[in-house]
Amino acid sequence: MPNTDQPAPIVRQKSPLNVEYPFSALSRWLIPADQFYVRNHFPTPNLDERIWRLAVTGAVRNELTLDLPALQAMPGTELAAVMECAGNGRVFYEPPKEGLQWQTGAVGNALWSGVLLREVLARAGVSAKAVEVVLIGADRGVIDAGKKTASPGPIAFARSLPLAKAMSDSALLAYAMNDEPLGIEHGFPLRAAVGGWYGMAWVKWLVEIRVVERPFTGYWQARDYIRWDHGLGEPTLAPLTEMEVKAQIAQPVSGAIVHVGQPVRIFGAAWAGEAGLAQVLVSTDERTWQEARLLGPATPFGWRLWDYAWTPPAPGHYGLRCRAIDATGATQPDAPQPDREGYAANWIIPIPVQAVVAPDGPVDDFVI
Ligand SMILES: Nc1nc2c(c(=O)[nH]1)N[C@H]1C(S)=C(S)[C@@H](COP(=O)(O)O)O[C@H]1N2
Ligand SMILES: [Mo]
Repeated sequence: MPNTDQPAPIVRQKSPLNVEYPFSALSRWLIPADQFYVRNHFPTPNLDERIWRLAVTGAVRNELTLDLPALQAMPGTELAAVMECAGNGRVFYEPPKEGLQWQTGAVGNALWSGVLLREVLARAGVSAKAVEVVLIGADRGVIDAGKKTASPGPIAFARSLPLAKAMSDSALLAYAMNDEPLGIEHGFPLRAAVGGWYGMAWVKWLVEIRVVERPFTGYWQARDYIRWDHGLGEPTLAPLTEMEVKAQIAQPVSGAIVHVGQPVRIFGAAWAGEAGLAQVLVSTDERTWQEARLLGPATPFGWRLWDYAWTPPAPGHYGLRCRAIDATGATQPDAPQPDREGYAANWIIPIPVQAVVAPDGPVDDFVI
């Protein structure tokens, strides 16, 4: 029987369609495609696979035009990977930041199948002078001055990958999601899947792959999805790339009532960028941290589910916190980091719950 208690997807914008996954519904490692968040900048292009083609152009020996059967005839590969929108968690900024006010559901884990980008690039023969690979979608539109910067007329959604990432084992041209053909909203017939990177790099509705000899500075690369980089002394603007290390609590939800002396399952997911997740810590008292149990499949680019059993010791208000640590030791921060331009919000957000003395009678759903 379908569970009618499931929280509904949250429509953040109807046109273009932007929908958030209700993160409190998290129960499984893979998020089904019809529940997976949707992030669109322009109206969804409805591509006909019979006439759709992928062009490989630019600094290559042979420009190519490939149809879907040609791509599907190439050696296939699978990548389990979490994709997080760089705007996930934007609602937690104070003061508020411009843009869609995503809570915790602009993230999901799925199994992506397709062809390694480097296999397609190898067929075209990449020039020795190439530095980046630009991924161009079929969707187009005008960004008006209400946004940070207006566009010079209609533009496509396009982002580049440095050549090294484009040639890696974690850059896929995906035609399937969770073993089903890609749905229209998730980029049918072909999208990029870029393990460890924020969602803006996962270009949907791919129609062109252009190999370039200079860094790409298109709108979505140089005007939006950027952050300040302090690594070079004087701050420079840099395109967003890898996801920041992050853990989120799905259960219990904010405002939940829990019972003194009865164990509560704190449950969530955690992920990181290229380095991969190493550890999740949980705090229920704002001072001490305990190690959570990591669950489910451990893959280089998929997220990890985790849980921690907590028994509220006394009545009162508690703030539940989780902290992820990646394999390099990078740790989820306590407070916002400056200069993120409204992106990559990964600081710890406490979940307030109240513990009360248990009444007699049936225990609540979230108590184990
Ligand atoms: N062509 C195209 N690709 C795109 C986008 C877009 O608007 N157009 N949005 C990007 C962003 S910002 C994110 S977070 C992911 C979201 O993918 P999803 O809608 O399948 O969840 O797609 C990326 N690829
Ligand atoms: Mo995004």
